[in-house]
Amino acid sequence: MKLLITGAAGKIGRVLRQGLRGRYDWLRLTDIAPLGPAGPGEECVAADLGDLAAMERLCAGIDAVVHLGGVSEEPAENAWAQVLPANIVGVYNLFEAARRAGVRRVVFASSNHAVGFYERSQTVGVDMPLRPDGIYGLSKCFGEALGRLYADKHGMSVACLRIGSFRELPEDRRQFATWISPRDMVQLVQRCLEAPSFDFLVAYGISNNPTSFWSNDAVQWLGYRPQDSAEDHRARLEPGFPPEDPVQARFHGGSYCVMGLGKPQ
Ligand code: 15L
Repeated sequence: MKLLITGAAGKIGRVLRQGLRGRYDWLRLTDIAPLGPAGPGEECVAADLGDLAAMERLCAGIDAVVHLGGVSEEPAENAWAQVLPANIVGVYNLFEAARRAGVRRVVFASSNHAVGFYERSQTVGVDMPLRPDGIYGLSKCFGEALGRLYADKHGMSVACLRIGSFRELPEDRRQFATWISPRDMVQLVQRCLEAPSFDFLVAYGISNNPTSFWSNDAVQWLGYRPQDSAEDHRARLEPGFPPEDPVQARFHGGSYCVMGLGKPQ
């Protein structure tokens, strides 16, 4: 398998680059940020998601894409202006370039913020209506719908991963529910790349956290079996974390749900 990873210089990209090294025939890595020198079996190409022709060149000869590129959090200012080129135009360019190049499978880094406005009293599965908690979450809803279109219309296998909090370790109280460890992230992407042919799936990118507010029950067939649990770190870490703001603690998306309130965008 020849694999393209966009956003490969980012936090998740760097971990996948290392975790998938040697597993597939070829890794083509792309980002606008520096990627360092290519290792054996790797190729590093600087490219902008806004450039469809460049995306098409990147997708040439590729079997599967892991699309991590774009804005990866809710921008504090001018959210729409930042998100539009990277996460709306950029994700379109990626899928369209992949289609033109005959890529069979795309794994799209969506986000839990596509469903961030659910209340934490509710467990949300992979097939419940979207409830974005900001402009960034909205762009992930667009990416998921775009993936569905390319699966239905063009026969691509598309996996959308609603990634929780990708960190070495949980960094606040909310993350005891939302955390995904680096090794679980690698396993999840691997399962999506190696699963027998499927049309479209949504899965939550979370470790085996007992207090999670998301459920992957409907995608057990994927074979993702997280090895880590935020709970194993609670006793040591929780006493050092400040209590959550009660409004933020009501919703899945936490602080994202209150960002941009009262401020014209
Ligand atoms: C995300 O989508 C962001 O990429 C990440 O930085 C975290 O903020 C995460 O969500 C989260 O919800 O903790």
